[in-house]
Amino acid sequence: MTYKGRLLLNAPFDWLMNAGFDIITIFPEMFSAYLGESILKRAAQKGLLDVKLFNPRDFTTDKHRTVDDYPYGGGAGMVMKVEPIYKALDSIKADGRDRLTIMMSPQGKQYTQGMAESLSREARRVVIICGRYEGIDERVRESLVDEEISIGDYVLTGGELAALVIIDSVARLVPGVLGDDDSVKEESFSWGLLDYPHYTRPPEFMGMKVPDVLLSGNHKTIWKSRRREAIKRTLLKRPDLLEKVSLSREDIEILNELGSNRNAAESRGEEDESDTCN
Ligand code: 9D3
Repeated sequence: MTYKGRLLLNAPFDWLMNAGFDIITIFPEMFSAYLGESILKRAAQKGLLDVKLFNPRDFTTDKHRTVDDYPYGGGAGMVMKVEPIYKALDSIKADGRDRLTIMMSPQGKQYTQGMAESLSREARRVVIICGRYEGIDERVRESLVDEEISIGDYVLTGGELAALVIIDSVARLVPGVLGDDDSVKEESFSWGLLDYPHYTRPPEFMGMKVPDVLLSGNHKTIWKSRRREAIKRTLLKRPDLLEKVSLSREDIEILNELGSNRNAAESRGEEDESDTCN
């Protein structure tokens, strides 16, 4: 039997690099469609992503398998009961291993790429509790949850889609999930900036041409032009991002150039060419 020394050397750290999720949801089928296709499907086949689904309904004892009930104090809608969720979590924790427990909730901390990165480095398996109806009995959050996460300020019908957002964003950061390392390298090139524009064949479509520089084969010039386009787009569409990003001296030169072009054009009362960036 042959083995590569490098693999042997890395083996003790492999477990750190996988993503494992235990999802508590009354709609487990919602996950299969998304996780059963494309990149995440392949990640699961390679053992890099493991998602297990737990339905609170399977942890009920009454004839109707009740997972919700009327709110104490009255009001609209139903509330998810505590016992079925407690029992689902208990069965997940039966192996005695430590877990990070997250609850998806509109009241949670707003999810960011930074949180995705920290979850991708998390050594523990991650439990995600998904709510439906008007909410979950408060005692779940009080006694069972480490972190409450929202994916943004808009209203969904439940936590399932939000949980998939987390799984998707974490899984792609696990080494080996994306086909090649190039996309990760490109992310560090563009870190904190918007993407540069992309083109593929044909070189001309309905009169719209691919920029000549991309056809030149001069990689140094191509990357300089892409960096410039990324900075230009960020300045126009998300100037807030430029506050946080670390820029090279060359970047700052580009930025000054773009800024002064615009100021010059404005003072001439013109529409700036660099503003026509869709
Ligand atoms: C009027 C009170 N509503 C809160 C905004 C009730 C309510 C609406 C929708 C309670 C739960 C939900 C379902 N949403 C989630 O479970 C959810 C969610 C979301 O709606 N937006 C962004 N992130 C998330 S994470 C979980």
